[in-house]
Amino acid sequence: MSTVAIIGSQWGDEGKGKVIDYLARKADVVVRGQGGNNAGHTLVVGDKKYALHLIPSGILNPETINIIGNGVVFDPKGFLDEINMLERDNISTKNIKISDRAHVIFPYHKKLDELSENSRGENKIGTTKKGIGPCYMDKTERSGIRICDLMDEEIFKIKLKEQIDKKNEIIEKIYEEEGFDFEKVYEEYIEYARKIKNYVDDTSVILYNSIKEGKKVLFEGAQGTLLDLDLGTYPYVTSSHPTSGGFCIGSGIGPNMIKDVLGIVKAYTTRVGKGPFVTELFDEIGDQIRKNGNEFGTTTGRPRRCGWFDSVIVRYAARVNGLTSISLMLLDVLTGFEKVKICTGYKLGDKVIKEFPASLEILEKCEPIYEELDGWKEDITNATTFEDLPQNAQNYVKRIEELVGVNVGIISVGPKRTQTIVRK
Ligand code: 2SA
Ligand code: MG
Repeated sequence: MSTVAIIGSQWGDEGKGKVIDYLARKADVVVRGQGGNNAGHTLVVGDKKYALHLIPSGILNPETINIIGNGVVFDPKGFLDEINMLERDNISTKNIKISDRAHVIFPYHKKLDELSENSRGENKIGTTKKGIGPCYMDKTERSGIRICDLMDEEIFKIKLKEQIDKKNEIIEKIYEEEGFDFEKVYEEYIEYARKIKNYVDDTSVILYNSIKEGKKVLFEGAQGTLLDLDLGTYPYVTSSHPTSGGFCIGSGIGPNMIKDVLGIVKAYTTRVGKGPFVTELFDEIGDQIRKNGNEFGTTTGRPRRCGWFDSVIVRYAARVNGLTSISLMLLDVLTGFEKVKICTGYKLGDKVIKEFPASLEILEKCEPIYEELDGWKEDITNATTFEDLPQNAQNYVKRIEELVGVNVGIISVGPKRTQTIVRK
């Protein structure tokens, strides 16, 4: 590893955490470049677990610099809760750096996220209600408040007042709900500003110098390619760019500074929230995958939608991210099926579609074209080499490589770190 980006290559929840955790321990710098505390990863040390949403995964290594880049939307309250949790266990937080260009999430963003979702009725996006979308809306509308503004009491006062007035107008007049009290929010955030001050820096400079010095840098992706604002299943997407290109803008570096792009891919497909999903299974096979893979949301516990592997979307992810290698996760979940299916293309009327379409109306009408492979019954959770896998499991992996056009370098056969096959 010199510089590597970890990219979710389906709809998130591909098992990025396992690969990130492994690489983060060896990294000199770990960077988040998009999203906010709508992400979630659990770090395990001995029998202790730390659920993090905003702080990068290199935090357990005291030498690692953990950067929250300019493309992140920053919730100070969520951040300080995580800091307190870590400091309670004497985990050093001194190497965290927050970009002075990152945008700040305010209580009105969360409120607007909720109100806007509720007003959509049947067409809810299924957001995490963390205020992510409304904060990015302010950013693109060019009225957002950034960390550098928060660091200057006078400037912050003026900008916040303007924003609270504007947002209260929407909340009170359109939604007929109670607005926010300027003084209260101001006092709360000035206190946060005081607490985060020492973490704030020009993170692009730190990152650039680290890469120039040959340091090992891990770009920690959150969510997944199909949740990308531009490239995902719009509008059922998040409001940032969880694709490799998102890291250039979101951390302030050039594209030639990311050497490897590692796509994290589940051996089947899942998604939470709404939106079309061509290979979704509504039968007992789908239930079985959900049960075997424990496919229930980590925060809400809601069942994830499950389906067969869709090579159309992973080939799409390979193209738009420039994947240089794939980690195939949760292969053990498919053990026990008589037959396993891979979707090789979509059927739309009498046409065959090989490239992932933009229009959700078209996607809704697509039928999966399946190729059926023989399954495997042998327990694969102790396999340590590719050759340890039963022939049919090997065939499944090789077929995925052929269809996607990218090598599978890592195969995960269980949650433990030892349950990982690294191919030569
Ligand atoms: P939002 O709140 O505006 O970003 O929601 C918009 C859509 O994006 C989906 N979304 C996610 N889907 C899967 N995983 C997510 N994050 C964590 C992760 C989840 C976790 O990275 O693994 O804690 O395990 C995530 N974040 C947003 C959301 O469901 C909406 O469809
Ligand atoms: Mg997750």
